[in-house]
Amino acid sequence: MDINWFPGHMAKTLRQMRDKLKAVDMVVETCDARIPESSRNPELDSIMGDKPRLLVLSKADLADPAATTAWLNYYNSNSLEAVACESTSRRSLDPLRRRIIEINQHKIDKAKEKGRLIRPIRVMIVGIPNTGKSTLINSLSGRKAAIVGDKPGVTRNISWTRSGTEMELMDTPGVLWPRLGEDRFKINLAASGAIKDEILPIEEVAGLTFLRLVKTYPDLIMVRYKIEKLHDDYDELLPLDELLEEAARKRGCLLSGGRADLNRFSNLFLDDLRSGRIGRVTLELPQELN
Ligand SMILES: Nc1nc2c(ncn2[C@@H]2O[C@H](COP(=O)(O)OP(=O)(O)OP(=O)(O)O)[C@@H](O)[C@H]2O)c(=O)[nH]1
Ligand SMILES: [Mg+2]
Repeated sequence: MDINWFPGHMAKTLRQMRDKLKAVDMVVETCDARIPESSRNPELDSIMGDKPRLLVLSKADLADPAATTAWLNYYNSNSLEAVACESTSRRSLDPLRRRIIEINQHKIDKAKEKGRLIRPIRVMIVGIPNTGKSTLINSLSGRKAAIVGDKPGVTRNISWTRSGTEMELMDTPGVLWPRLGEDRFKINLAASGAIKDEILPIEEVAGLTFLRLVKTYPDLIMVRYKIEKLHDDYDELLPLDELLEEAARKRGCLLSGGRADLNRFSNLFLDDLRSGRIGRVTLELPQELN
């Protein structure tokens, strides 16, 4: 699965971020709470240097709450402050807003002490595509300032949005890195919608993700796809295809002659997953990192 997904505009964005870093007080990085580690760009570490930083696990409303707690504990105990939120909900962002202010309070106090004008805190929002950067900015500012969309690569240029008198938020285009790491990370990125569906074979992405859910959330899969019995050993002793075919047939994905349409089912399943119709699921856990 050797893919090289690094379009020119992403390299340009990384250069621009590097240039603009001097002008900001802190960096907020967004990742997807359902695949926190797969959705973190390792290139950002070297760019951000020692700027104060917060990690936002967005789409927490779609993730398994117990897994989100485990991820927050993992990051917070590894010296990376992390918060989880539902970026579409303004109220859910209150803890994040408070932390941004607390982290920069010393600068505000210093300006007050010297009788200087208190300027808004400048925050650069970074992260891979489709992790809710623009949504976060809209909710924090209470305006539909940034265009959002349920596909990767929506934001194309850097822009600033004011959030009250307290903050200025820099939206940035989502950036990936040249080689996207291990295959399981690539599958997670494709399953969550962070990379375009055309990049990887959709049936492989759907099949492996379906298998993961069968193993980790069997009840949710049984209910959603009306499967009466699941076994423990798909793809070890039992072929996964038979299960996928059963699920496809139950969802009416049929070809002429009554054969299951696995391509159509793959699209339907990934759509279900991304929109939360299967239930709240997380596709990787901190204890699986090596
Ligand atoms: N359920 C849920 N959906 C979210 C959340 N945050 C973002 N979304 C949805 O995720 C999709 C992507 O959001 P964007 O804000 O456009 O993501 P982005 O990171 O700006 O993406 P790029 O501009 O492509 O880099 C949109 O359909 C949003 O409505 C969240 O916390 N919960
Ligand atoms: Mg955006």
